[in-house]
Amino acid sequence: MFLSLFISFLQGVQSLDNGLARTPPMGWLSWERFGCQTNCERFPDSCISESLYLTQAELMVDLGLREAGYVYVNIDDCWAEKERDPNSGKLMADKKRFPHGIKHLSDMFHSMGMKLGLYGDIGSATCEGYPGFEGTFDLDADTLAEWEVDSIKVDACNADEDLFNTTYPQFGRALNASGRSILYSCSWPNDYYERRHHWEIPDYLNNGIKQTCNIWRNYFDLHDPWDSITKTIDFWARNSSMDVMVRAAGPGHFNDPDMLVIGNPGLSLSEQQTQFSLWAIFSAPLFISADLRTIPPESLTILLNKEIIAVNQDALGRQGWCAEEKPLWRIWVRELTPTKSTFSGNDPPPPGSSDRWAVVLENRQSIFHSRNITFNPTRHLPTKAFNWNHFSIRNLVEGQDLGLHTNTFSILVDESSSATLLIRREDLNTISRTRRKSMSSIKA
Ligand SMILES: *[C@@H]1O[C@H](CO)[C@@H](O)[C@H](O)[C@H]1NC(C)=O
Ligand SMILES: *[C@@H]1O[C@H](CO)[C@@H](O)[C@H](O)[C@H]1NC(C)=O
Ligand SMILES: *[C@@H]1O[C@H](CO)[C@@H](O)[C@H](O)[C@H]1NC(C)=O
Ligand SMILES: CC(=O)N[C@H]1CO[C@H](CO)[C@@H](O)[C@@H]1O
Repeated sequence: MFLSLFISFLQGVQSLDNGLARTPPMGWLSWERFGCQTNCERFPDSCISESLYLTQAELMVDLGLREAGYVYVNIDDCWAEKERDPNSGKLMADKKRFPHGIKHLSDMFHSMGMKLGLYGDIGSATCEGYPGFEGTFDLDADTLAEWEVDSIKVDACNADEDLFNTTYPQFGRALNASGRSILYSCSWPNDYYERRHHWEIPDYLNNGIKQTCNIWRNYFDLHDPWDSITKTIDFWARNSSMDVMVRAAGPGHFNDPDMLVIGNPGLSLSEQQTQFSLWAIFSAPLFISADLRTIPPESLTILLNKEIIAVNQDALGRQGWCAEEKPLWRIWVRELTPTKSTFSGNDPPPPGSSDRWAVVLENRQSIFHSRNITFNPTRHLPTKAFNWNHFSIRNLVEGQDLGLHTNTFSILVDESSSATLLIRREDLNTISRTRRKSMSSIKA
């Protein structure tokens, strides 16, 4: 018996095995746009209510977002009654705003081919003062399973940060014991970093967090202004270069830089594009937080870009990093599944060996027009074992092949903007004549 306990402990330490988030989850989340508006008399169209989530879910289908992979509809704080059920002790949805309860909503979403995400807190109360999970982990996990919830965001307000390394794994075990696979989104590192670690990344991302959570928030909430986004991007640039954060990410477990604010007032289109392209490099969850009733078509086009979604969803699940940082620009790279001809076998290819990479060239200046940025695979990619003298390039925003290149590639990038490229190593000896011909004609 001791032996089996010991073995299950070891397995628990090795990895979270709920089968979910093999690629970063995609969906919609109410928080940035709708917050904690509970006054449905004054704000019938934007209060946190059953009809808000149903309306947005239907639009996700109509606008093609579900087809593109955005399947989670995530309810955030303020959905619950302030008190638990006095008899059973269970959480209850607000009776006025969710008249049919959460199970009804999850049934509706499931029948639409979508999934329901809910929100809770590891402490005694949520950030907005609704009941937390503290002291009732097993009951609450079972309630989520009973309601057929697919994902749970567990916030970290009103809780003891020193106990996160105990409480978050405990709630994870309660989820597992519920028998339902529920995607586990944690705020464990987030508050730790802020209050305890002065922004230093401790290695418990790799020794505790990735074994416990499917996704975890590392940094502040994102807001509409570009300034809020650049702070998060700066954090990823400085903390992710081939180190702790990159190693922590992989199929089943991903760093979470927070929502996509694309489609809200306050960002230019190129800023929206840059957020989307970098979230693909970051292998980040893609949760849209905008009102789909009024989202501009140009923003929708960004969110529906299949080739950039494919970068985000690449099956290897390897997070990218900043390969070169200068005050005025940055170069980001992410390794992608190699082409079949260069790779065979079931094991993932060794890190750095792929012939396909996503590259984002980011102009950090917000003034002075465009900047000429030069990508050099021999310098910016990690392994020197491959000959990167020749490579082909595709512009993923324009959906356009940019031909075959030798040694380096330069492109003009507008202020506060970025270029999003797919590059592929080419071997001139094996490249077919026809292909070479068509490439040079594109280049010319
Ligand atoms: C619970 O954990 C075990 C061991 O990791 C795993 O095999 C099982 O699929 C998990 N069940 C759920 C419902 O997540
Ligand atoms: C949990 O974190 C606290 C505070 O940082 C630390 O004192 C304690 O040793 C940790 N416990 C485990 C099991 O890692
Ligand atoms: C960009 O820089 C490269 C390398 O210095 C140079 O070859 C190229 O002509 C420049 N392009 C433009 C449009 O300035
Ligand atoms: C270890 C490390 O590089 N930490 C950095 C993470 O990012 C923050 C915010 O940009 C920096 O202040 C830290 O130095």
